[in-house]
Amino acid sequence: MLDTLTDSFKNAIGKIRFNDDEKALKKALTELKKSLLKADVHHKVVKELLVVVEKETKEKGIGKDNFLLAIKNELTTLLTVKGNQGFVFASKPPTVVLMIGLQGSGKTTTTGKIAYFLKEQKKKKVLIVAADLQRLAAVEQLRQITAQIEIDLVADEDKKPQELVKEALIKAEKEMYDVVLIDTAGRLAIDEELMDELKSIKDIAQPDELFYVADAMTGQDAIRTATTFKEKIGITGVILSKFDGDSKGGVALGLSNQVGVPLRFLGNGEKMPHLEQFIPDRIVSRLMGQGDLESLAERTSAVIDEKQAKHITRKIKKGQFNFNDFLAQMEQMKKLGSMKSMLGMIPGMSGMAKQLGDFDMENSSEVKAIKAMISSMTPKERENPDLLTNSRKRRIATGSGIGQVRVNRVMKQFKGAAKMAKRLSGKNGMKQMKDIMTQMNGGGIPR
Ligand SMILES: Nc1nc2c(ncn2[C@@H]2O[C@H](COP(=O)(O)OP(=O)(O)OP(=O)(O)O)[C@@H](O)[C@H]2O)c(=O)[nH]1
Ligand SMILES: [Mg+2]
Repeated sequence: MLDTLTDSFKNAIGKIRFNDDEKALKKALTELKKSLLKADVHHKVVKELLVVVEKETKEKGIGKDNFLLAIKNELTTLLTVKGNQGFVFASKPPTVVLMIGLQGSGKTTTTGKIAYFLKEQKKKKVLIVAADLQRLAAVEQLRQITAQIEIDLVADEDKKPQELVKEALIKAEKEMYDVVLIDTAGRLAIDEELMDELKSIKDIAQPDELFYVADAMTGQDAIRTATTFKEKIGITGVILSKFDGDSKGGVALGLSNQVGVPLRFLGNGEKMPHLEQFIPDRIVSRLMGQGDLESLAERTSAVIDEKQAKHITRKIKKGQFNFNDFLAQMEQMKKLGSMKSMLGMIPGMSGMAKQLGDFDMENSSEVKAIKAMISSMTPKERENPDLLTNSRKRRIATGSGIGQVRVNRVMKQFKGAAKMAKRLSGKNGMKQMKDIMTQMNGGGIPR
């Protein structure tokens, strides 16, 4: 998790109170060393980082700002290695990507996530190829994923992966797909058979990118296996999946540098929107507790339909926000990914993101209750919340099975939210919003 690392940096920087205090700098460096090692950053990486940070801070003059700047510079250098950042399209479409990795590392899920990311955020036409025909279940898994995110799939249990890839590439060319993602079979360990199969698929596919998917929970092992795949097959990027789990996060800091191939994405959940691009400048900004407004803006602008947003704002201003708008908003929120990762991108909000834990909007009992309630309403009631008299509320409480008390509570919340939204969209709305943000920002690292 990035939050743990963000905390480490914050604590270390907090140790420096006065300028030119060498003792304080030593303390800060020791603190940083301890917490980075605890987060599973490789000891060599930690050592190098600290040497440079100490030197740079002393040169510029010991102080909070210079220490922060030195860490920022050195982290950026550490994370930036030769190669592409994020997702890069080939000059001539389709961009062909081969997904490889050990068994259960998250290849299939990540393939779906990348397709979803390209479709929703980059508005691209994507084709997935099931080149994992080892197990019938594997093809079925891809069928389910691609149906859910509405992405085209090439699969045929009776054909060899190589044959299928050939066919898919012809189809992609003919039907003008922007990207072809090839999901391959995993093995328990790196063996010759796997390598040979992957090599022959690679020869046929001539991929623009080879993404190695590694399970973040395996820590330093992820780096060792990625290095082996780099040497044997050649990879152009690494994706760390299951970054949401107990992984301490440190492996993400050293990986690019240790493997010599850039880390491109982080997988932070089982669902399709749970994928984040790993772009060094932006990640460093987040690690320093300064948020990543660029990624946030990219994500929201791609998902939020501007026309609809304006329409809703108008309704809010007029006090006409209703349950249908509420449902539409929830659908959009779902596409944005986890609330936690969104909050982590807002400056000073990473602390709040942590408090939120793994709040899952879709599955929270509160949200489920609201949805059940709305589905028990008549179309007229959905349009006009004021229609909800006590007898109607009683009917809805029985119909949705959530009980009168809860219906009343949700109604109160809904009215409160609509009122708040109206206030914020008014003349002084931006100022009020800023005041709220400033209050929340109290705990951030000074810039
Ligand atoms: N929490 C969490 N779980 C994940 C993530 N990515 C994948 N998983 C889970 O990990 C398990 C294995 O994922 P798959 O995508 O099937 O892995 P695979 O590499 O395709 O596995 P094989 O095809 O058997 O080699 C599944 O239960 C996924 O839901 C992630 O980012 N976070
Ligand atoms: Mg798979």
